[in-house]
This record gives sequence, C-alpha cells and structure tokens, in this order.
Amino acid sequence: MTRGRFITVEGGEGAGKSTCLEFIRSHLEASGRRVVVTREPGGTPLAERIRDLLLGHHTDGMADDCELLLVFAARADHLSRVIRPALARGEWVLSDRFTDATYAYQGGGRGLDMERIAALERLVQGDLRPDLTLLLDLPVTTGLARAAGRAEAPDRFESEAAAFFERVRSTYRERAASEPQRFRVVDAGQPLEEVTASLAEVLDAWGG
Ligand code: Z5A
Repeated sequence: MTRGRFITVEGGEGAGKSTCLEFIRSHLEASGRRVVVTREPGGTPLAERIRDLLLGHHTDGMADDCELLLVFAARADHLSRVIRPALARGEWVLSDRFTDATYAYQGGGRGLDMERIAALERLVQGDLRPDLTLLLDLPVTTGLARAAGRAEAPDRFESEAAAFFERVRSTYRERAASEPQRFRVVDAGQPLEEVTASLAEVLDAWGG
C-alpha cells in the first residue's frame, strides 16, 4: 500500500491554526483523501497528559531541558501509536504543530542548542519528516491581539513576553527559507477567507 502523506501546520500565537485545520481537512477529504487530524503536544491519551504538564503553570517553574525532553517524549508516543500507523494504512496525517515547533519554541524562544534538538529529532523520528509544512505567518502583535480575545487564562507559553514570540517567529521563517521544498508560507494576517483561499491554492499546487 502507498504510504500516506504527512502535513503539518505551524505558526505563532493566534496564527489561526485551529481555525484553518478544519478547512484543510475538508479540502483534502473533498479530493478523496482519508485524513487523520491530530496535534502536538498531544494526540494520544498519554501525550495529552504530557501536554497538560507542559502547558500548566508550576510553582517552581520547569527546567528548559525537562521541557524539551517532555516534548519529545510526547512525540515518541504520538509517532508510534498514531502517526506511523496511519501513514502505513495509506491515510494522510494532518498535525497541528510538530518538530518545527520545537526548533521555534525551545530553540528560538528558549535559546536551546539547535544541534541538541536535531539529535533528539533523529533519535525519536529516524528518517520521518513532514512531507509538507504550512507556516501561518503573521506579525507577533497581530497574533497576540487575537489571542488576547480568548476567555481562558494564558497557559505557560502564552504567558511569555513579546520578545519570546519574536524569536519564535524568526526561527520559523528561517526554517521555511532553508527548506523551501517542504515549507509553504501563508500570510495569516489576511482576513480568514483570504487565508483559506491561499491554503487551497497551495494544497492544489502541491498535490501530494
Ligand atoms: N509547543 C512547544 O513549545 N514545542 C513543541 O514542540 C510543540 C508545541 C509541538 C501549545 O500549542 C503550545 O505548545 C504552544 C507551543 C508549545 N504554545 N504557544 N503559544 P497550541 O498549538 O495548542 O497553542 P497555540 O499556538 O496557542 O494555538 P491556538 O491557541 O490553538 O491558536 P491558533 O490555533 O493558532 O489560533 P486560533 O485559535 O485558530 O485563532 C485565534 C483567534 O484568532 C480566534 O479567535 C480566531 O477566530 C481568530 N482568527 C483566526 N484566523 C483569523 C484571521 N485570519 N483573521 C482574524 N481573526 C482570526
């Protein structure tokens, strides 16, 4: 059986990933793909528990290396129970964030060594990389203004300063520029109908 395709959606705070994910799923399904929608950190019961640890506030904080290892621990479970089996069944996997987020948040945001992240990536993923990564890019101030409209209290990442999100955005953009064959950058600062029209165009042109 032909292996399915692995598509990831990335972006900073308030980029509209959750909003766009449903559009992407229905666009792919309309062209006959069987699609599994998932997210990181999370995607399995155990990885969702790790997500709670990662996003929750802790009185004594969390060591940066602990955060990095928890992200990859969750990813290992997600890969072995959801992503790899679905791809092997010929299904398409659409994930809200994946390892580019680790480079952006733990590498760019926290300043951890990119080589150590790359070593964990090889250890946990082997050769598996997304086939296509859609980067929803927008100015940090626009994203933070959108996120400020939410009812829930900010989680541990959302509580970071604007400078942290500027480093996250720069890292995403640098990664997109260095891997143009895998990344497609979509201007997420446009009105939603224009963002979804751009996504449809990108998906149709890529084809899989
Ligand atoms: N994290 C990490 O550190 N390392 C890793 O390896 C991984 C993750 C995988 C949780 O991710 C955190 O985990 C994340 C990084 C870290 N922290 N942060 N920040 P998440 O994806 O669950 O969290 P999030 O980035 O905060 O996602 P979100 O809350 O779901 O936001 P979003 O999906 O990008 O945006 P949205 O909810 O679709 O839209 C936000 C609002 O904007 C909403 O009111 C929309 O109606 C509105 N919106 C959306 N698009 C538009 C447009 N085009 N115009 C106007 N308004 C819009």
